[in-house]
Amino acid sequence: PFLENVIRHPQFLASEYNTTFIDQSPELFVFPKRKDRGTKMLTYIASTTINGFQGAENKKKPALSKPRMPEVKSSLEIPQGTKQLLDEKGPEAVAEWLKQQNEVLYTDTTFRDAHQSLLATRVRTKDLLNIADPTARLLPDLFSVEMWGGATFDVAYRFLKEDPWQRLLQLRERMPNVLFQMLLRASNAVGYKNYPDNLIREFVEKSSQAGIDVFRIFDSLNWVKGMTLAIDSVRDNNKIAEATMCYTGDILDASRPKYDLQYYKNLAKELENAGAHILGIKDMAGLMKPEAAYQLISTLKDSVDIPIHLHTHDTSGNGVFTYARAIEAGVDVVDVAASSMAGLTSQPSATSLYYALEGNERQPNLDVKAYEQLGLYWHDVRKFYQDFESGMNSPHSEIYEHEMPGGQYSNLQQQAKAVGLEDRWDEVKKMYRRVNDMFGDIVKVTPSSKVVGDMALFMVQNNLTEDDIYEQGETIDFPDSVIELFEGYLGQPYGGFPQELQRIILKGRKPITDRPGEFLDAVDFKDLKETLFHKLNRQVTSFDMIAYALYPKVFMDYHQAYEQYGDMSVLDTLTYFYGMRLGEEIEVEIEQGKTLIVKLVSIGEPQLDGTRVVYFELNGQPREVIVKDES
Ligand code: 3PY
Ligand code: ZN
Repeated sequence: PFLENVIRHPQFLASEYNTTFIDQSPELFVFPKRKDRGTKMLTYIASTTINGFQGAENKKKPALSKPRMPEVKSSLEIPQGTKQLLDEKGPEAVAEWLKQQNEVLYTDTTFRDAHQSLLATRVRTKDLLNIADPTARLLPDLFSVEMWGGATFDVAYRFLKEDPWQRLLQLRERMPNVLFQMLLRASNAVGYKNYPDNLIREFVEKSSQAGIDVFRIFDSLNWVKGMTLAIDSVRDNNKIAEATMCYTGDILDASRPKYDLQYYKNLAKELENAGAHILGIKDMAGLMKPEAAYQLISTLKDSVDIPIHLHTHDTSGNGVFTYARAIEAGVDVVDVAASSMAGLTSQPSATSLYYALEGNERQPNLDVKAYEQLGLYWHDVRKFYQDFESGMNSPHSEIYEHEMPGGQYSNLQQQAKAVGLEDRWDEVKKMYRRVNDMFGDIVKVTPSSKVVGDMALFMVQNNLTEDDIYEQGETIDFPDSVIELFEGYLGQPYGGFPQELQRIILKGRKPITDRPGEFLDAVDFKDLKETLFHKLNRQVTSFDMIAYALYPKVFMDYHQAYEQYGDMSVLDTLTYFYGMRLGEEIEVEIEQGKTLIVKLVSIGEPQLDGTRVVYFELNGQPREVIVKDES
């Protein structure tokens, strides 16, 4: 095959070759692989049927019907929206346009934060793609759709064995009219640590090209110095920089003056000066009380000249009230979700807020009935993911006490369970707040929230009190993430680190006070491409390189699963999580116009080597695969 590759190469055919062209043409070494998509897919189904899927083990495949779809006229053109405004007039024009709107605008988070917060980020591309075109047609008046960033990138590769870039590209194709928004953890990109500057720039450039228009950039300690590189990169790509401050504490609580109105006013001004097109306010835990929203937004409206975009979580049940007061104070955009994916740790419901604003001159301009129709689809799809629900089923006003972000609650609960602390969950939550206070009352959002969570778990697990930390700290091995935070590798907290605790944790190491990016070696993309080419044994895309640079192990595990099972994103969600029932028949469209019919006939008894033979029919023909029984 190598020689065949050579003699077909355009440079060879054009006689433009010398001895270096072989070295410079890695594609020559890509040999056609035996394509047996059928067997690979059957192996995945068989293995999942027998062994289950992580997080849904030992569960029976639920019998659910196809989700209800809203009616749309596909023959009509998709109405134009904010995306066209950005493409034609640029980011400043979008900001100016926003300020001129009297009605409040919506960002729909159903495709990202809503399922990150309710369903552990598990919603698969297939279920997003199915509703993408109807959403574009029925909600062309949205400001934006948030559909990437935060944990989606990691979870897509790690658990769903999907390529998040492909998700983005495919959604973009189906939704050409509204702005696509992502959450970017500034120098932590979509990960949990600081990355080299050139990787951040490359990430922003490639995600812009793949379809992101609005970048909500935040730093997990509200450290503006950690955000400027990301803001500049977004501006360089002519996209919208929504520089964001995370809301923590309570401006109404005079006994806790660290994060008062003046703090946010100064921060907002700094972000505006740093080049923000839009000011984002990220209330990641849902701590902003209605009156606080009114005071904060009124003050900021007077002090900055850019539009303001507010994000909250409805954990306390007060979300709609908070938004209503923010809207009264003049907020320009708010984040909401389709009603069946709203509430609790997710965003407030788009349609509930719409009705709450009945008679108000700022009621959004959109088709509320259509929004409800989309909600029916999500109501049905959500059932596919029932095993990933957090179990929270009523408002939690205790959020004002522990201050845990919406996306972290169920995650930390799982972590606690994994280390045998399921029964001590209440203690963990109390400790989370204690640790926050010990750390000097810091902003808690990914990744700083993870550090607080790690420390809280560590202390409960080892029965350590705050006093123990100060008295025996010299002999305690603290979690790595805690050491990194106190070394300054997540940036600098407002007011600095508590020095006594920093000394105890660092045990003589010297902390940094500059931007971590200044100490990190740039990624050598040329070298990386070569390394990856050999690892993957195929052409390497920029998307692969970025993913590998961010998460080497997660990306390689994804690649290995892809090699073993093929493209699993083509399976329907229930089959992906639960495999098949005996006698069940499913259809799988493996590419447009090519459908396989799969029937599970029987499962053999375990053999001496721990494997089982699983018998299928594939398009009516008998097929057998052998898989290991790990159950
Ligand atoms: C994330 O960074 O994933 C968040 O949603 C933080 O709130
Ligand atoms: Zn959020």
